[in-house]
Amino acid sequence: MPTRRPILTLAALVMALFVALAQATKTPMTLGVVKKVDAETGKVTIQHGEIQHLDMPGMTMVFTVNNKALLAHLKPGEKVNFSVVSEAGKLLIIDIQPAR
Ligand SMILES: [Cu+2]
Repeated sequence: MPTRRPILTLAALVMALFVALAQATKTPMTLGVVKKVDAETGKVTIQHGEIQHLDMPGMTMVFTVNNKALLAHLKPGEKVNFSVVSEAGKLLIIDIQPAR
């Protein structure tokens, strides 16, 4: 059925677009170890591995979280997976989860 071909091609294009969008909006998780938590100021020191989407090698540094509640149950020495984004030149953690 030749008439169905354009529809299938369009569907494939739309699917590819959705996949690309999903990948662009999903921030990859970075593995790290919590060194220090400052719940009052919303800052956390993390020894982190390479952060490819920020072109950053592994290091220990201080991050700010976009929501102080993210730090509520974190303890130094804990392994974590976190999502960090660059917002107006500032690095912001938008999610942080215990790693296992
Ligand atoms: Cu760093």
